[in-house]
Amino acid sequence: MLKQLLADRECVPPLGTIDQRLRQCNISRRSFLVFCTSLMVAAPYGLALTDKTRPEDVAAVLGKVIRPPVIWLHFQDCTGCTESLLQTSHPGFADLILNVISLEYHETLMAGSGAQARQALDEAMQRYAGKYILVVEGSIPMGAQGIYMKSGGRTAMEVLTDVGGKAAAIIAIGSCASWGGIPSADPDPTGAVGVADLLPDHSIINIPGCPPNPYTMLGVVLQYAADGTLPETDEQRRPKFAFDRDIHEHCPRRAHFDAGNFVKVYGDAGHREGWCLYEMGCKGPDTHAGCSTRHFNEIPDVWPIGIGAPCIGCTEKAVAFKVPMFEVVQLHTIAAPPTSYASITTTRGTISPLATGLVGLGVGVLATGGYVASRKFSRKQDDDDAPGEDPGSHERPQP
Ligand code: FSX
Ligand code: SF4
Ligand code: F3S
Repeated sequence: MLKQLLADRECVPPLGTIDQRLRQCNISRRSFLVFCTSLMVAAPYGLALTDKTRPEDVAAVLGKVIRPPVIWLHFQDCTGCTESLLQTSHPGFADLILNVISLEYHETLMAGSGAQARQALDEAMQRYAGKYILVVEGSIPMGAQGIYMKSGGRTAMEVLTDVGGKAAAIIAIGSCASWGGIPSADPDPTGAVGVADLLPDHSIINIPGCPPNPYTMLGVVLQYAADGTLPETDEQRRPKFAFDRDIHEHCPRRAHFDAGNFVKVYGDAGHREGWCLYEMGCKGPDTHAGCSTRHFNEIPDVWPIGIGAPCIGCTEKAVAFKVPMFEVVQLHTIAAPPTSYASITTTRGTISPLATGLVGLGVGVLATGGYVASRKFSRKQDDDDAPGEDPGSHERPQP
């Protein structure tokens, strides 16, 4: 199929392999290796990686892949998913991403509009019929026969049915395209739904998130381009490699949850210390996503909880934009932390003055002997000793 893709391409330059394209565009090997490293962190199973796989191994496999043709449609969205893909932290990374895939049509990025844009879409669909990957961003308004959104005289439903019908596979990127997202929040005036609600029988991968981690999408596209397969999904069509765990499971603040250390007010001492955000309405225990282990924009700690904000459950249809921000989620699979803890300092009882005197005498004799012996052993040792900490001073700071 991939050879056929190459043969079918009439315009110059042809799709070619990713390696060829990167050489042609003078993109450094180093940038490609950094990209492969980010991909490995985001999509460890999607590319069948093991603990021993190196970025060089991924680059060797991907370099031979024919650049996958991608058509990207926008419906009811904020374009945050596109921003998340292209606002990377490395200069030139967006350029690299656009060379790794062959983005044939993207309404936000293309210069043309109107009839020109429509022509570009028709040409891309014709050239790669049955072979392109369709990425959909935004929800589809189904209410009132779809009058809430039209493009080129066609409703969003008509456009999606047409373009989706000729795609090899569809990726619904973001919560809007996956299940309706923000536009579907109460009172949902447009009757917003996800792609699978309109095309239930198509091969669809949902990558919810508002926005989602773009490397999850790239991992799916490149896996498909490399061997023609799509990743294993859960019952909501989400790729398991990215959604098989809940945020709470690997949250760096989890130890504070277990210890009962909760932020009570934004900016309090606990918040500054990085305590758990559960009582601030964090939906992490109810939310499946990989954010706690795969951060955004290639920068460590760039994700909601990493910067001190609670998870709003943006990947979960039943949570995001439905459960109020400050409402505390019910704990289904984990035990609630105890509300009170045993003190780590104990109250001492009293003992008689006679017993104290006898013990003190014995200790005094031993201590004096030990002191004399130690002074004889080494005077220098005393000078080198750092002042000791009081081992009993491990009180928990109060927020
Ligand atoms: Fe939706 Fe994409 Fe939220 Fe926005 O456009 S998933 S509103 S972040 O970005 O569709
Ligand atoms: Fe992290 Fe939220 Fe769980 Fe606290 S409740 S440990 S902040 S995911
Ligand atoms: Fe969304 Fe929660 Fe991750 S809000 S981005 S699923 S931490």
